Formats: sequence, structure tokens, C-alpha cells
Amino acid sequence: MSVRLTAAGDFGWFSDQRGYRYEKHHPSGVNWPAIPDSIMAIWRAVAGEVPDPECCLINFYGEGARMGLHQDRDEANFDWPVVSISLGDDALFRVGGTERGDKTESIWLQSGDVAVMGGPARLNYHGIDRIKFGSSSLLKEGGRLNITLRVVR
Ligand code: MD6
Ligand code: FE
Repeated sequence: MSVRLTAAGDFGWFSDQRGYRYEKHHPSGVNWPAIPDSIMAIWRAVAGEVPDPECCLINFYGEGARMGLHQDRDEANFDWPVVSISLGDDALFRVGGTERGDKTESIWLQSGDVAVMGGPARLNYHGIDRIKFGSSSLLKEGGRLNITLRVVR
């Protein structure tokens, strides 16, 4: 993983020498800010009849950043979907099945695209192979923001 990240909501995603985990506070000790209403509205429009998200993870991909194939499985209940919002530069998203060796497909995610991984696809492997740096004018200095929403507990 080569992205930079921050978070909003009741939990942020954090990594240090002890590994990756959900944390109630920013490393500085303050609470994460509330998830903005405009982002909550997207969750309510696409996630279905499900609890509100508890984590809004904000990843920034600069030139050359990528994210290796992974499953999102650090949450307590896989009945709830993960919703992902893409902003800025185009990104090549690869998605496979629930086993690491399964066949994969790739699609370009563009600014404004919203992806939902839920139901039988909730635990599918996925990642970002590359971004097309400078393909969008949304962010003045280029790059891509990906916002993911999750129910954690
Ligand atoms: C990204 N997305 O688009 C990485 N996870 O930058 C994810 O890792 C992801 O798009 C769970 C559900 C949807 C996703
Ligand atoms: Fe993911």
C-alpha cells in the first residue's frame, strides 16, 4: 500500500508497528471528525436498509500510488456493505472472487463513481493497480481521493 490516509466517524483506520486496526481517536488524541452529511447521503442512497457507517476512510493516491489485492475483513459483520466513492484521477480497479487465486476483472473508476461491495461480493479480493495521474482536473495538484464507508462493530 502506498496511499496516504485519514478518517472521519466513530472509528479511523490506523497502522503502526503493532499493525493495522480501527481506532476511536486520531493519533494526536482527538476524536475523528463527524462524517459529512453529503457523504452520509450517498450511503443512504446506495447501501440499502442497513445501519449507519461508523468509519469513513479517506485515502489519497499520488502519482505512482497503488493498493495491493486485499479483502476488507476487519469489520465484525459482513452482512453490511462497503461503499466506495472515487474522486479525482481515474483508477484501475481490479476485483476477483473470495479466494486469492480467483480470476480477476479490471475496470477504470472515474471521478464521481460509487462502488458498493456487498452481499456475496462483500469479501471479494480487490485492489488498485494504478492511477492515471493528471487525468482529472478535480484536484489542483492531481491525484485521487477514495472515500470508503463501513459499519465496523
Ligand atoms: C480504492 N478501494 O478504490 C480502494 N474496499 O482506492 C477499496 O479498497 C475498496 O473500493 C472495499 C469496497 C470498495 C472498495
Ligand atoms: Fe478495500
